Amino acid sequence: MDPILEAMREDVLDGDQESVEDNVQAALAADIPAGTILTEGLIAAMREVGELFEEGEYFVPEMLIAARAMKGGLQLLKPHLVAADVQPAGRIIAGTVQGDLHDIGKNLVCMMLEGAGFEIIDLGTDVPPEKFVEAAQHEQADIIAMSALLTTTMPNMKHVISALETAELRQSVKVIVGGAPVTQTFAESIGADGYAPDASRATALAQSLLGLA
Ligand code: B1M
Repeated sequence: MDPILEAMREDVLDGDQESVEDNVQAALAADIPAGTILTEGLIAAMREVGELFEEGEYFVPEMLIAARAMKGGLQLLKPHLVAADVQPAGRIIAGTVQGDLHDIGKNLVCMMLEGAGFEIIDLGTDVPPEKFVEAAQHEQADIIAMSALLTTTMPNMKHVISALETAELRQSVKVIVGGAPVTQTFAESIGADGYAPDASRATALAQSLLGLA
């Protein structure tokens, strides 16, 4: 691997945002294509962060810091990716469901998905079903990703799925769900396409639903 990309990978694993940004600049100056910097530098490093998290080597704080460092590099890279017409892996609408203000886990999921090359439209917290539907209509998303942290707001995930069915959009968009009280059984009971227990596996799930993994 190119030594600049190798250094970038280590920077992401260390969560050193400043150094990630320096190495993105250095890679661009060395004429490494933006798409290569993205896939072989930033995305490869975030995949490794996800694996370390699943193995219990990294915990939420390390993952957040790594994701922030990656995001810094991605911001610098974005104009070059647009210029090179590098297509995102897919478009995902994300949000915490109505009545629920918890967003730390949802933000982490968004960061990991972004790190895997997805374009994220983050609707924030306390998102009513009609806002998910409106976004699905206008953004032509591949996936809707919903988070819930309260047992009282989990049923609102089902309301979003019902609203998508009513709007005749359910066939054109995959729905994934997660959050501390959410389970595989619950996900199946509301007709979601998938459930993931953490941000790393949410990324793998999104990739597999779109046939990318
Ligand atoms: Co709240 N809260 N909270 N809270 N809060 C919990 C969830 C609670 C379990 C605490 C407790 O009582 N032990 C409890 C819920 C109980 C229940 O429903 N059975 C609770 C309660 C009751 C409340 C209030 C009602 C308290 C009150 O006001 N009386 C209130 C509700 C406000 C509202 O939402 N309407 C409330 C408020 C808050 C704060 C605002 C103070 C704050 C939120 C700040 C914020 O998010 N900006 C807060 C916090 C911080 C928590 C705890 C302590 C931590 C949540 C968190 O961020 N975890 C939480 C206790 C706990 O979970 N142990 C608690 C870290 C985060 C990285 O994990 O969000 O689980 P998590 O995300 C994980 C996975 O779940 C998964 O990936 C993430 C990373 O691996 N994941 C997905 C998440 N979304 C996913 C989506 C996917 C896939 C995976 O696909 C789309």
